[in-house]
Amino acid sequence: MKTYAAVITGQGTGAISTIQICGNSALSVIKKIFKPARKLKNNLKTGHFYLGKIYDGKNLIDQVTIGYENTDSLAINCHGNPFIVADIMKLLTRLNVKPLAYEDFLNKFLPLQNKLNTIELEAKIARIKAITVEGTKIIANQITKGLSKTIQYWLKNLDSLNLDEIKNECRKILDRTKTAKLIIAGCKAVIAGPQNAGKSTLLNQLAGKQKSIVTHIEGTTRDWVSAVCRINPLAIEFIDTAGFAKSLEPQKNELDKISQKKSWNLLSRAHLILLVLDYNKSQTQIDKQLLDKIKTKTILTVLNKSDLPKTLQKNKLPPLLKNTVTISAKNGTGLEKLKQKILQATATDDFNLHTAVCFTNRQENLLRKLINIKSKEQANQIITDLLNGSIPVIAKEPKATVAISNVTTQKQHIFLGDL
Ligand SMILES: Nc1nc2c(ncn2[C@@H]2O[C@H](COP(=O)(O)OP(=O)(O)O)[C@@H](O)[C@H]2O)c(=O)[nH]1
Ligand SMILES: [Mg+2]
Repeated sequence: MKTYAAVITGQGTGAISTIQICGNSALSVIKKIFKPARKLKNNLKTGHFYLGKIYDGKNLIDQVTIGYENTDSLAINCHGNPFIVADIMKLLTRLNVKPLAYEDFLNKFLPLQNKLNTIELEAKIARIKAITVEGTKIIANQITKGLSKTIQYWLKNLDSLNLDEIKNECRKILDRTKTAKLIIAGCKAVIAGPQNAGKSTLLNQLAGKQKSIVTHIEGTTRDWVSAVCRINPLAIEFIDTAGFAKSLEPQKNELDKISQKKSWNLLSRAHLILLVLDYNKSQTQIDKQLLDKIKTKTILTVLNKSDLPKTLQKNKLPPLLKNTVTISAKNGTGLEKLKQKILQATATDDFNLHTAVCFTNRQENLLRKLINIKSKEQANQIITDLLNGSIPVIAKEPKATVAISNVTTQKQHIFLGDL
């Protein structure tokens, strides 16, 4: 068997990164590049950690610990600087170790070593990509409980279960999955509304600092500015847009047109729209074209400038905009209520992290298929596939370079930041 290596910790700068090496020559490769801190009396022993240094010839790369699992499987725990990780990966590649993306590495080795079922394997891959702690908990809960438990129950009791019961449960799981996805992968909230309503002021308040330019001149925000804020259990990206005034579209300059187009694109990708209106103005500020674009989205109407006289008539708002919250972005009042309303609108306020949900497209697709089955044989096939089917290959780019190319991108960022 060839020898492979992969970075199995999250990408980017961290305290510690782990590079796992599996294959026939794993031990001999480590012996070539690792010098233990103390001279060893015996050979390396399985189940032990060794402190030492990794060298490329005479050049020291890093102080590390080596986890010696068995002759075919070792882990290098190095410092989490992406350059160090890249240097070790390059060194291993030169020693004929094939670098793999994390997903492919797990796909190749974990089933052999630990007899994991597919959902467990998917959980290992997905958990490092979750962007919130709650997201990682949701995924972890699907391994022995949640989704796995439900599926195993179906499989065991298929004879006595009614197909409609399974189908109903599938619908519930798929429905909850929409919410779980927001917690696992993040939520985008576009701040839309007429110019001068206070969108940029609101973003700055949420971000806790000046991100967007605020002026009384209409159309100040040309492009979009965003900030990721933590509203537990969500990490929510608020996107301040250039406004969506009809009047801007036909006659203004090219830059305005481009920024309007970008704003429309952002709208279509949003999970939530915060429609900011000026409470101090009449209903005429509401743009019908914008309402038409967002009518299928979850909308929270933010009535801003509550510190001024309230001119807008709340009870005359169109039904689409009935879910309102009143704030003064300038004074920072009403923001806690706004956060609460955001969690309610996204159904994440009382989400049970233990409940069965899907966390991969493969699982979602199979559950959708399950809803349309006609016989128990078909059900049996899909349920078995859910537990033991193979994971589709995720990355299309040349996988050998994934670990290294990500580091290169970061390098560029660092250089740009320095300038
Ligand atoms: N009185 C009052 N003025 C506000 C409030 N929020 C924003 N403004 C003012 O309204 C103007 C437009 O705000 P801005 O955030 O740039 O609006 P945008 O065009 O929607 O991004 C600025 O002069 C802000 O200071 C508020 O809550 N109360
Ligand atoms: Mg603005």
